[in-house]
Amino acid sequence: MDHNEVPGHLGEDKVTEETKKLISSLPKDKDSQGRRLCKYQGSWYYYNTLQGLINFHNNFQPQETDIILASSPKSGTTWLKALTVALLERSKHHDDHPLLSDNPHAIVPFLENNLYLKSSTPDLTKYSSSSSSSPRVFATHMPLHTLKEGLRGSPCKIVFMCRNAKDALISMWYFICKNQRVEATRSILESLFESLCRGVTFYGPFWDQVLSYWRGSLEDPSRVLFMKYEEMKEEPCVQLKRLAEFLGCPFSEEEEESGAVEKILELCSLRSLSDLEANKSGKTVNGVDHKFFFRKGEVSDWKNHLTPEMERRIDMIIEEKLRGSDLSF
Ligand code: PAP
Repeated sequence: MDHNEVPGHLGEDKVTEETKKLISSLPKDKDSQGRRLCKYQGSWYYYNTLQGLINFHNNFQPQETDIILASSPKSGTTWLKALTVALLERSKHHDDHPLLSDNPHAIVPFLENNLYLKSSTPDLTKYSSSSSSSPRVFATHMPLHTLKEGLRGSPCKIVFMCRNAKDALISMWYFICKNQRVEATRSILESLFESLCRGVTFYGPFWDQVLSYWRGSLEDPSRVLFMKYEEMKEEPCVQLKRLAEFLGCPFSEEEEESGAVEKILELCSLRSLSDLEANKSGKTVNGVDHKFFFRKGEVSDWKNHLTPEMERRIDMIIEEKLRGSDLSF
């Protein structure tokens, strides 16, 4: 990707005539940088991503054992992908471990932003591990109701990771600026903040996306696991064991005694992952440098960047939107 090119999923060049017709009937708006978004099933999408989503809806053939990793953007997607791969592949020898040779986004591809963006009928065979006991793992940022439409009633397990909106905002600000090779200025942050408050962000409104998974996890906890980045940071062992149990691959007593939980956490730590050659170099299929997915990985970095007024405003909006749900950040 040269500096002026946009990542593939943000473009408009993949849209079919039929989708163009659909888009013409949808609500439209612009993101903080003036790029076009349209609202489909309650969420905002760039046009190419909407095409990927429609391809997914039309053509995905779920398997009962599939695992879907869902997340809000910049909420720990890369981490969740790495942890899940490490859990499922934990019997593998260190030297041929997939995480050592590939970026987590290459191992666990996004459905709408990667597989179904490149093709309306992608070949998914390579995502079925050679040992038939390993399930396929895919990722998405779609809200739950939109994801479920493509799963056609299949009982796949869905893990959702979210994060405090203010930290995800700061993470997005740095990510966008690195990607565009521009300085991270206050004015870019302020435009992103306005879009967040208006609910007009890619996959947003933030609160609707999060609430879709929150409610789904309450309705069917055996199918939808709701995780928070902050809890993962606070009590990583407890949360990793929770994830393993949910996925049906709990740690045995012997594994726990031999330090298997800590080993996975170490392998998937921001420091170890970002030190690997596979993550220091190379790009995703959409042309994003792997290294841009790793930054500070801290809770409350927003305190270094948002004014008290910004903090009050976004907190009030989110509190109001989540009222009555029993969910808080
Ligand atoms: P995506 O939604 O575009 O896939 P995602 O991985 O969710 O991105 O977000 C990147 C954030 O996760 C970065 O946060 P920061 O900007 O606040 O630092 C990144 O540092 C953090 N991150 C990536 N890998 C890890 C990890 N292994 N452990 C903890 N945090 C991580």
